[in-house]
Amino acid sequence: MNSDLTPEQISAYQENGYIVIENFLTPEELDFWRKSVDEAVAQRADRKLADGRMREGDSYYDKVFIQRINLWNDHEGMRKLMLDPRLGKMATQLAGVDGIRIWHDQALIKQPWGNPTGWHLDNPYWSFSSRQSISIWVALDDATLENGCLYFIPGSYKTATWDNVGIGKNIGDLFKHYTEWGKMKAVSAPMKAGSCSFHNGLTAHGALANMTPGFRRAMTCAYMPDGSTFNGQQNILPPDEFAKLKIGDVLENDVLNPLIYHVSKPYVTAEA
Ligand SMILES: O=C(O)CCC(=O)C(=O)O
Ligand SMILES: [Fe+2]
Repeated sequence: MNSDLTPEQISAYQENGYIVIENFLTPEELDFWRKSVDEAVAQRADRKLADGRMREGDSYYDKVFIQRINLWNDHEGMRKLMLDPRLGKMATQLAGVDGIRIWHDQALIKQPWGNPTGWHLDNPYWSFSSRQSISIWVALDDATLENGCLYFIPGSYKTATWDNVGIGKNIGDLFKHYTEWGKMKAVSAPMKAGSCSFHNGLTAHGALANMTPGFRRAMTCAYMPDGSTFNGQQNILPPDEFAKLKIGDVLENDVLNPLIYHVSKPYVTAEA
């Protein structure tokens, strides 16, 4: 795993709000990621979350991608991959924070002829609001201009707010709200299988339709800076945890949101 970041990569991330890292996984690692994701997704059947709170149907959004959340909760291989402190260290360094917890992982598999991913921001969906939130997106297949690679609006995170515009059928609805971004050029991020990108939770991003008969598999994980506080939204929090939280409480449940890296405790991995 190519997990060493240069100062230039960190400053490019901080300037643009995203970065692509080529050849992130070795071919052997890529095999293990693919096998684990395929197995974990198959074992979920139509359940998006392990507890069955969200199920896949046949809606427009269900055809944007096969979305399976928190595979680290119920698959041993995924647990090993997602709790890897090397990923946590990269996210911590890029975000410029002291430590990182897992918010949630997600397999995002654009099926053959899958719908586009409308332009959106991630952090407005989550139960904490942070200018330093960050996600990794690992390409498990070559992500191309034809099958739905990501696109980003560089620097957009600097002027983003937490208004949630949502992801609807109109790919460009976000730009009705952020009219200045609508005049900017989006940058595509095609990636070879085994490469990855990181993006800030407030960076505008989207993807085109999959215009091929093959799958565009990606494995992603969203990270929450350690010390982030509850903003009142449930998102993926289980109902019992949601009921206990008050706005402003620090989100530090090590079972739900393990700390995978902290500068003062390098390589401490929380075991649930
Ligand atoms: O894979 C996609 O099409 C979208 C990915 C995305 O929105 C994310 O990783 O936050
Ligand atoms: Fe996203």
